[in-house]
Amino acid sequence: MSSSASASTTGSASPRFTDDHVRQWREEGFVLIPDFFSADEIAPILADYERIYGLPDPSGSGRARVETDGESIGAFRPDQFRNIDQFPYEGGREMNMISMHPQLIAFARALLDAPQVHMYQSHTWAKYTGEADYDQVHHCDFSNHTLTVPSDDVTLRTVDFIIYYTDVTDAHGALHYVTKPDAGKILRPGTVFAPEDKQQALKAVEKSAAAPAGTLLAHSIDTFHRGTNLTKPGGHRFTMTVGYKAAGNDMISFHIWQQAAGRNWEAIFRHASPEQLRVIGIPLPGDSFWTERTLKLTRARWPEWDMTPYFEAARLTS
Ligand SMILES: O=C(O)CCC(=O)C(=O)O
Ligand SMILES: [Fe+2]
Repeated sequence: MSSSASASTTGSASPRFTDDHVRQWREEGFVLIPDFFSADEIAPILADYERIYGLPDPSGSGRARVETDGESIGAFRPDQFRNIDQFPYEGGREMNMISMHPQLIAFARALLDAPQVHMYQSHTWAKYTGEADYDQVHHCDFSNHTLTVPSDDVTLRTVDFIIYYTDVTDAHGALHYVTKPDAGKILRPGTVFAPEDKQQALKAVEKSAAAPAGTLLAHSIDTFHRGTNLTKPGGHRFTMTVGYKAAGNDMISFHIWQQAAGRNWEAIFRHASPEQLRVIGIPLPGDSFWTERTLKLTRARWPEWDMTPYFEAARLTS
């Protein structure tokens, strides 16, 4: 992938990622890009998170309290997964459109080396100091994304993005990760299982994904990482998890957009380009799916969607 090739998928904007980011993701399994999103892009989304999830009392009181020692080996606990909602969101245009941002789509294509990609996951996550013990064991995120295991072929894996809306320091529960080469020295290269007796060794070489608001973290379903605790009194961490796979990879799934038909699709149809809608399975203008019948029925179903390019490509004006 050359930068000039990626430019053609981001419109006139220059790419926010480089060949080196792609190489790092492929070799190490993780890449962090601070300032992938600008302060102006983040601000309205942060305001939506604050409205939807609320800001903590600075004293830390008012949220459920858990005591954590920071020493024991972590675990998955149901209360870690509160304050999660899925796309499309009850927020504004920016909150809804960011997970289909042209730069994110272009980056997913480059990482997966796939001409077309599909967004199969997008959810918010608001964490608060004391609301849960967020400390987890090292794991790979494949077990609820596929019924098999991560592929040998990079194109058949996934890109799991995390977008930071607040500054995420270690005191704000930064994700910790182990690079592929480091994990390969402790476990067998390529394995996605981390037994309990290897957890301390993984922890000893883990790196922190602490970074400021606007950062994009990219990892995958075959990369070892874990959630950590928020320790800052009255602290909070607002992030969004967005998953892409190669279009047509039926092994991978998470959210089923079709099951969420009653959600805020208006926000998407009002603002998304055909290229953006394609990543959630809507055929491009000119596709043979679009006949006079399907065009007119779809317009009747989503009257807020301006389908002009689709009608024009089918040489229909109304
Ligand atoms: O939110 C994080 O920092 C990581 C959480 C995580 O890895 C998980 O729940 O699978
Ligand atoms: Fe995870």
